[in-house]
Amino acid sequence: MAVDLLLGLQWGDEGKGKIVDVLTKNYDIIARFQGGPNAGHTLEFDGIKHVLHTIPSGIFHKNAINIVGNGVVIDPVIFKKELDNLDKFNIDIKSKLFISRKAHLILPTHRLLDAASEASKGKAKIGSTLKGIGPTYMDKTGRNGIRVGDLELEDWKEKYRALADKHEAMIAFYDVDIQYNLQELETEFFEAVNKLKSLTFIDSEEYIYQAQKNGKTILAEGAQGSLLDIDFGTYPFVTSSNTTAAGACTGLGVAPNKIKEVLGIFKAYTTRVGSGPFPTELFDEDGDTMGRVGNEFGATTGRKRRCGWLDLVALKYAVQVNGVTQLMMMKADVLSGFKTIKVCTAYNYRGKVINHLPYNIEPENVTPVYTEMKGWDKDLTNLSSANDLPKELTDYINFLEKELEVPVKIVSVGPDRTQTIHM
Ligand code: 2SA
Ligand code: MG
Repeated sequence: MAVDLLLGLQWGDEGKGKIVDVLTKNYDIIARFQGGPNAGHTLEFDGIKHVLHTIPSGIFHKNAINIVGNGVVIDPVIFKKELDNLDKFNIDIKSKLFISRKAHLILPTHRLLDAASEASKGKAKIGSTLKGIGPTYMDKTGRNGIRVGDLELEDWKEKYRALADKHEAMIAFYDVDIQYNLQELETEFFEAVNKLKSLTFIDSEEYIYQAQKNGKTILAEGAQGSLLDIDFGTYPFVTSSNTTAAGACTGLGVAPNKIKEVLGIFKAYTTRVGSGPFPTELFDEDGDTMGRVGNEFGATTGRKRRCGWLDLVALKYAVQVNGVTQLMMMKADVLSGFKTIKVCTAYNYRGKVINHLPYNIEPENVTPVYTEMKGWDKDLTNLSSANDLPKELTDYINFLEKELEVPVKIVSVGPDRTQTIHM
């Protein structure tokens, strides 16, 4: 059996959590392969809203096995809070949630280093979620990290101490004003590590290999979005992992020829949280309307998300890099009421019109070239069939399908599980 991938095609917050939740009934296993508690995957059903950070979005489904893969970085403290929030659902965590031994741990000092690094950058800061993501991946590639599997060894605390001491020296080197009480943070950390140790650790590459062989269906759930990819995103304003399709191979141990469908999620418009270039960003009433109607606030940090029109140049790039086979368009309902819908179909790049994403998309180099389409008034939030969509929205979708050369399979018209139209 094959593995399907689900990825965000923009700057994150496309609505991956909701789609995984909608699709989980088709899969035996849901696996996260990169990122960590910087992610905020929001699910809504039965009138309740849930935000997950590290735990895969299949956790609320009765039969799905959930895996946190080797490519993920885990903060035991945040993980424990997530688990505590699940207590009331009576989920058998031990038999439904497995953690890769090769996943790296976020230490309290990684979080402090993240804060120190950002403070030292001043205006040029990345706009990190301050969850310690960058420093943890730095220790991973620098071959200094502590992994989940280390917690089963006797000497892991010595390794911890040496690394934390080194981090403290590094924090001092930044010479910024960061107040902290490491002892308190460590008490919380070690307590949370004990909770983590009560879970089931696995060798996820072996588990997934065997599961595939035995005919199980697997969905790999991406976090953040393609334009935040460490290699292909808007560097340095990116996250520290590969958010694109290749990340699923390295973050789970899945061979590329085992991947079948690549489900690409995008919003009917664009948002970005944190710093960095965003060619179609709006600073007017239209942008405010998108933010207000779409409730565009970070699910992890509560930060206001920047809003703008759909950027087809960037979207095409993401479709290309990921090999997307099916598209899912989210938040179509938010565009109801706009007289005109704009889509960026090319860039004016230093005086020349281009159709691809150039090395530098800073505003001084790039201005978007828009195609305008007629908007619609109809409230979409109660619709359940593709036949009921207003003609203007169908035209919009057809236009995108033609440009991207990939079919749109799902249109989401609201945050709830049920507000999902299969095309
Ligand atoms: P980091 O924390 O080092 O990975 O931040 C680096 C950049 O990546 C962005 N980033 C995100 N962008 C959108 N959504 C994310 N998850 C949360 C959410 C974010 C939140 O679901 O809303 O609550 O603010 C996410 N995680 C990282 C980040 O903004 C930096 O630009
Ligand atoms: Mg999010």
